[in-house]
Amino acid sequence: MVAPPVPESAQLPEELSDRHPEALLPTPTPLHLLDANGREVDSRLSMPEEDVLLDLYRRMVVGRRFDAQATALTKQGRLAVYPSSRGQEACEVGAVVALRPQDWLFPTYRDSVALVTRGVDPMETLTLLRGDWHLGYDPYEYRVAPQCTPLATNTLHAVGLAHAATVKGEDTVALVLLGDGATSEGDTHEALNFAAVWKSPVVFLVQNNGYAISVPLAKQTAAPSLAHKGIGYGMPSVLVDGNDAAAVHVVVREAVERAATGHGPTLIEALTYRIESHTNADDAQRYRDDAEVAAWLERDPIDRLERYLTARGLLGEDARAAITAEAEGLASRVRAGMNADVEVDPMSLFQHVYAQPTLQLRAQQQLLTDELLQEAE
Ligand SMILES: Cc1ncc(C[n+]2csc(CCOP(=O)(O)OP(=O)(O)O)c2C)c(N)n1
Ligand SMILES: [Mg+2]
Repeated sequence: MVAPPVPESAQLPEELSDRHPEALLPTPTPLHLLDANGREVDSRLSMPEEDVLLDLYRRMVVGRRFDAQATALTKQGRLAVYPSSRGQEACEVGAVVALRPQDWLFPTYRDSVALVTRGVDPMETLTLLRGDWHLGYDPYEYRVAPQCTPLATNTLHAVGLAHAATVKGEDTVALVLLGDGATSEGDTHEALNFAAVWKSPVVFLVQNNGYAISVPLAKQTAAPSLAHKGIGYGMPSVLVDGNDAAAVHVVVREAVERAATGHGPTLIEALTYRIESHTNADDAQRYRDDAEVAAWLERDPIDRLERYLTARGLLGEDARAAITAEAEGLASRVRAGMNADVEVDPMSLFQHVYAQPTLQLRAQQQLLTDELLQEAE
């Protein structure tokens, strides 16, 4: 029997026929460079240069101190809310250090340490979470988009910016940070799909910290791993140990290079853990065991790199003391800044919302003006 001809619509176009599914799949186990004790392991990744490793370590220590200070400020009523990234420093720092000055970062509410690593002023970083102002920094100055609270919306923003850069002929890569829970959003699906179709210069970094508030990963997805989702979009994927700053840094650096050289997006899943509760408004003890947290504390990203650097003789007492002093200096500047009362102009509510304010907004603005005048009389 002669096989019926394959309908033309079912034939793979020429440019798709060289896509090898195996090349798109992540490794079965996470890529890493250091084990939990800070010992170098065999890896297909190359160890970053000494100065890069020291920079990663310093920024993680400073970032953790910033994070602890912000958490303390919520307890003192100086900060409305703070989602801690304690335990996730290897992702926050490793990824951002891989960006070039012209690249853009699209962070979430969890990624304040990524902002500080990118150079955003720590006080400006906390303005939003203090509840004073929609955004405390100029996104164009730092090339950092506003921290997004609606899950996964930043994935679309990143693809939009990256695609626009390609159209304009600009050499710009967009790095978007998202959580395990955000991968279930429709926006993520659309962003991954069009990033791959358009070969947009985007790096998707999923920080899989085990939970979406109280929902564990097993209730979030039936996929073998979140990185496996990439193949469905025709996008190469990487699974990496998210508590190994050196490994995260190298895989993001490779993905940035791929994107910048016209090879399109990469999906990276970094396996990590959120040590603190979801935010100061959450009590994680209601849905997870202390033993689980203790097991992840054993895999601490800062301890791991510190042990490696110390064993190689790259980190002595003096260097450690200097880094601690830098971190304490930053914490005390943040304390002083946040403990100062700010006068917020109520009318500022209406600024920067619409280029052309709506009729309703104008009416509300007038109402507030009248009320404030009456109060002043
Ligand atoms: C579109 C949308 N739906 C629901 C929420 C409420 N919400 C806030 S954080 C969160 C969990 C997100 O988990 P994950 O993506 O894993 O990020 P993580 O908080 O662990 O960093 C949810 C459901 C939201 N902010 N936006
Ligand atoms: Mg999560």
